[in-house]
Amino acid sequence: MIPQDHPRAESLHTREMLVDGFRRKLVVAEGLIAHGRGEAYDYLIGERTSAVAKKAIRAAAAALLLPDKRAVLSVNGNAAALCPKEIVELSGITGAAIEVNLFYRTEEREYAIKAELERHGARNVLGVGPRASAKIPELSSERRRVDPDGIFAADTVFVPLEDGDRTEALARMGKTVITVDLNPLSRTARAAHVTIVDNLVRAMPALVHEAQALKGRDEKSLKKIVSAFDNEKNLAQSLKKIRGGI
Ligand code: PTJ
Repeated sequence: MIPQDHPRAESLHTREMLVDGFRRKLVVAEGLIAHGRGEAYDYLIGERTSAVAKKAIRAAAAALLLPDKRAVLSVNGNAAALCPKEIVELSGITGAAIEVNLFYRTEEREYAIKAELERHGARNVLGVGPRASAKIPELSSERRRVDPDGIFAADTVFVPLEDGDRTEALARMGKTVITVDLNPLSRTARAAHVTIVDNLVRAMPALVHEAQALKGRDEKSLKKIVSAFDNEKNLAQSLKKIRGGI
């Protein structure tokens, strides 16, 4: 049991969610290690959603709401363990489809993650089992297998906690890529069009909130928010914050 008044209660609680996800076969052991790396960066950014991250969250929400673009939320084990409720909520607000896409792919995990998302209200989860019949070109990892009606056909793909290879491959396919990554130096962070440098457990509720706030805006004003966002500049500001400059 984590005492409520423990100074690091929140961080310890997040670890518990991942360990629980590991026991339920949603998360891989490597996902626990990946989280540890994320924690180190989170410590450096002050374990709060920065003003810089808020800008990226706004751009991400606007991009997911664009009416003429097909959006898909890609879900891996860590995301399924940390924020299944918010993924389903974000899908409901933006109309984006939900697709399971795993680096360490096994059918057992795919179905377990699908069931977890359905338990939180998701319907028609893409990318599971034989549905992942299309391939992302020039990508050798298991992440290349995607749903022809989902990521393959999408204009915009949201890929929290991603590996750089797929982000680059998706960008080469002409898709707009949005990610959440606490490491502003990662290949994913640099290759994506919108990188939210924040912990997924804080970024997702904020993204849901922002999408709700922007819903109903006309296309022109959403496009303006997206095109005013400069990912390179935003990442430089996050790095500056880590170095103690803000
Ligand atoms: O479920 P699977 O099989 O698809 O595997 C998922 C993992 C996460 C294991 C896989 O994608 C992986 O190995 O990821 P990487 O390459 O280690 O990248 C994870 C990135 O996410 C790193 O840059 C971390 O700093 C960052 N990260 C980790 N935890 C969080 C995070 N960013 C935001 N919020 C977090 N909670």
